[in-house]
Amino acid sequence: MADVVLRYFDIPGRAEVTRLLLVYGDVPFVDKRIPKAMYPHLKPSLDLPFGSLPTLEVAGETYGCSLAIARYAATRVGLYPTHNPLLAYHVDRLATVINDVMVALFMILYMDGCPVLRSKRLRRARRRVPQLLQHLEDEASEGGCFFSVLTWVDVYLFDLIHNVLLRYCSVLRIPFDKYAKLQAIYHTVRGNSNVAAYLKRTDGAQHFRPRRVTTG
Ligand SMILES: N[C@@H](CCC(=O)N[C@@H](CS)C(=O)NCC(=O)O)C(=O)O
Repeated sequence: MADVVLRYFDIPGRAEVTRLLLVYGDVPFVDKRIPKAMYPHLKPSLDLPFGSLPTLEVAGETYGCSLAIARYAATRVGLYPTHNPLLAYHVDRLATVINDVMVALFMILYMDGCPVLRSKRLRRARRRVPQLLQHLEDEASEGGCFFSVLTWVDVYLFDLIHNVLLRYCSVLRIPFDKYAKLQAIYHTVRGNSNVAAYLKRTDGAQHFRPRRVTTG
């Protein structure tokens, strides 16, 4: 039986990088997806160390904070360079850039609220995100990953492209075709047979379809 349980909403969001890492490494886990409508009722009964999702339960203990959870999963599947502190720093540095982009886009895609504010955020994202992508492109190696070996930041980039930039391209309109090295990383991760099989299972599922987002 799986000793790992990942709890999150039934969307990619902040949990998908951990799902992908566990899938990549063939780690059996229970992918517990909580319907958003049921969350307020279930919340009091959930073990939420920081009051929010995602959480990862490992051998009966529950842990919070999405990036720390992802790094744990990456370590477990050999995609975090624990033996090389400087490489680990660079991996985390780029992961922080990707996370900043993710969070800025989540604020547009997933947060309800004032349409004027959303439009303002969208305009800023259309200006700022291409600059950050260019920065990532400049740092990526030619070999289909950021560094000389595949690390979790490659999987995180895949998540950003697949589940945010491409899925919501009609809303975000952040062009992606000019970043050849980032596209190569996308295809490296997508080409992993475990990841490919997982995408085949999940991509058509209801929870992975883009929600309607109205913007000015
Ligand atoms: N810094 C936290 C943020 C977690 C967070 O904001 N989670 C949201 C979903 S993406 C949540 O659980 N919202 C419901 C709540 O706070 O009760 C992390 O990265 O894990």
